[in-house]
Formats: sequence, C-alpha cells, structure tokens
Amino acid sequence: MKSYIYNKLATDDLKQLCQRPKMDFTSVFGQVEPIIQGIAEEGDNGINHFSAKFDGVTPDPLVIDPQNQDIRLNDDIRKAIDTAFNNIYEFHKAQLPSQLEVETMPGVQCKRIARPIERVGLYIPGGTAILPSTLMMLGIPAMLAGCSTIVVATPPQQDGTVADEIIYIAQKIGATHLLKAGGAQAVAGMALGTESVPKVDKIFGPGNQYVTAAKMILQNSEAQIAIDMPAGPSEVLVIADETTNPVFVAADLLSQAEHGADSQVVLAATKGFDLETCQRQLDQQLAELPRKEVARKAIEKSFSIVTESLGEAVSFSNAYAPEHLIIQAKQPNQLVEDIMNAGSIFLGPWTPESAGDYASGTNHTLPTYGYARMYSGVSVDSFIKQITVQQISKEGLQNVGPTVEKLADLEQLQAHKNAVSIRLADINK
Ligand code: HSO
Ligand code: ZN
Repeated sequence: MKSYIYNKLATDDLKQLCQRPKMDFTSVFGQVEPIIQGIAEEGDNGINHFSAKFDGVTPDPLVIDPQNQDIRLNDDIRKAIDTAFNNIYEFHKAQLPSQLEVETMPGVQCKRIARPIERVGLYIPGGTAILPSTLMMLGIPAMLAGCSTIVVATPPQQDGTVADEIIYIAQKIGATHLLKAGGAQAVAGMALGTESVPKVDKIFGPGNQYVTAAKMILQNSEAQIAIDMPAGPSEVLVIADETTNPVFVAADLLSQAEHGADSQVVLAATKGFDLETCQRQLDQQLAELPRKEVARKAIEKSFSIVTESLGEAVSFSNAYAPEHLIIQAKQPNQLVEDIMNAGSIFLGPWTPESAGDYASGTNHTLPTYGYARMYSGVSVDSFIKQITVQQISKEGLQNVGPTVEKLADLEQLQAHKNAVSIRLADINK
C-alpha cells in the first residue's frame, strides 16, 4: 500500500488522490444500446436471446411468482437471514414518514402526504456470488413503503434455477415477480415491460458496467424510469490514530478489497498509528483469503495518508467522500460532528463494516465515486413520493390572494391573477 504524508501533498496531489479511476462508458453504451433495442422489439424473446448469448441459459419460465415456490433452507441460514431481516426491518420501519401539516397563514393549509412508487424493479447481481443481503437491503424498504409491484431480477444459475435464499427473501418482502435474467437485458425488461415482465417506475440495485450503463441510458429515455443512484466500485476509508488496533484495520480494508479488483480502500491515519504492523497484517491476512487475487489487486491500488492530527484525517475524508467511513480512533463520536460527506459511518473498534453490510440494520446500498457529497444511501424515502396538498378557506384567500395577484402582475401572467381576483370579487360581493 502506497503511503503519503498529508501536509507534504500539494493541493493538486490531494485532488488527484480523491479522484476515482475514470469510468469510460462510451464503448459500453455502444454494446448496451442494441440490447435495449432488442428488448423493446422482441420482449421476452429478446431477454431469452441475450441471456442465452451472454450467460448460456434460457430459463423456462422466464418469470415466476416467488410466493408459489417450494424452497429448502438449512436452519442456520434461515435463522441468520431472519435475524438480519428483523434488524433491517426495524431500522427502516422507523424511517416511515410522518404526516406534515402547516398553516402558513390563517386559512392557508399546506400538507405533505407520502405515497409509494407503485412498481419497482430490484436488480440483484449473480455472477461470482449470490447476494441475498442486497435483496434484503432493497426489498425491505420497498415492502415498508408499500410498493405494490416488486419485480426482483437476478441471473439464474446454469440449470436455470435461482438460489433458495433469494427466493426465501423474495417471499418475505412480498415480491410479486422473479425475473430470471441478469445484465442489461434484465434492466431493459423491467424498464420497458415485456409480455411477462411488468414495466416498473424505478430500478434499484448494483451491477456490472452493462447493468449500470443500461440504467443510465434508460433513465434518459422515453421509458420514463428513475434509478436509485449512480454506481461505481465499492469503497471504504478508515480513520485511525495511535489507539487503533492495526490488526482490525487490516481486516476492515480487506473486507472491502475482496469485493472487486476495482474496490477503493484508503487509510487516513495520524502519525502515531502503527502502520508497519498494519502493512504486515494486510499481507498475512490477504494470503489466507479465498478471494486473495481480487483483494490483492484492490490493495495494490490503495493508499494510506499520514496526518498530524485527526482533524486533518477528517478533512481528507470529507474531500474523498467515501461510501463507507470507519472511524477507529479515540472518541469517534466527537469526530462525527465534523464529517460532511460519507455514505455510512462505522464508529469504534467493535463496528466492522461487514456488520452494516449484512445485519446491523442500516442499508448497504450507498453512494460511491464521490457521490456521497450529494446523494444518500437507499432508504424508505427512495421508494416514496411526497405529494403536497393544500386547501385555502375564504379567509385564507383574502390573506394570501393579494400577494399572488402582485407576483402574477410582476410575471405578467394575467390569467394567474384572474384566478384569484375573480374569487376575491365573489367573496366581496
Ligand atoms: N459492501 C457492499 C455490500 C455487500 N457486502 C454485500 C457484502 N455483501 C457494498 O456496500
Ligand atoms: Zn461488503
């Protein structure tokens, strides 16, 4: 892991370190566009065609009702899923919006009411590993928000089936459809709708560059869909000081590094931190990992930055805006006040990021690539629209009407003014 001294870095170097690897989508867009076109023209056949071509599977049927499936799960797995599910459910249930009502002037009532996005698509990657945790992170807030159509899309295994763990969670969240397809073809199927896939209004979930490109293209197309957030490789930044256990830090960096060769892992430590032991531990723990090849590539590109103070480490972290921020330093709660940009924060020596990835209750679908500066992670809000409602009484219109008339005058919109003036005349008759 490369190491830099914070206050020896020029502003441009710091800026460079906060930059993520460039994502060039131009060639990917070129490959994804014909897939979307194929689905628009051929529907289910189009999805089957591309799944056969890219994944070598044509599941029959393509879409199933997850609620009617028999599944077998071993008790330990079922229990672990149930425990995680309950924690995630509890934390997200508390996010349900309460009604907001304000009388801005006597007789002028303004309200805000929440309604679910009715049809949502949850993309759950397959590939090297199944990700049941991601289905919980997307499905639980969708269920709590009250979405009525929940389509889960995931690439099937080679025999055309989907893992029982995924089906079990799909049942628990009340999913209505399970689309056995992955890649851009699955995203296009949900965005456009086909014979057996209902068209959805918003698509959630991580995926490879083809999935991300399909979400980006479709978001700007006539399909009229929203997406959760822009996606990039997963990241963690750890803040450490002289009190921090370097063995824990190495484990945390590796837990994120094993996600992908492009994962970003960063350490911002004060000069009292035992960086040497941490480096040694990184090598030792890495050697034992089944995914060591993946993790090694990520670690090779990662870096540490040594600071004079925790304040400097926090400044760097704010500039970097990490998806996950682990603060393992003295009095971590006090540092939180100064954190401006992060997807999710993990405090103290006993709070590994993996706890949040799976089971503590917070959501693991979080902004990456510096988007933590302006995006939040997925929550119940992501599945809800807020509608405003107003009602004005006669007295209210007498109070607010003249202001509307004046501003309508200013904008030279006579009909706007008339809609008030006609009523005020009626009241004064
Ligand atoms: N750390 C990942 C989420 C995940 N981890 C899923 C394990 N499974 C992205 O935030
Ligand atoms: Zn993870």
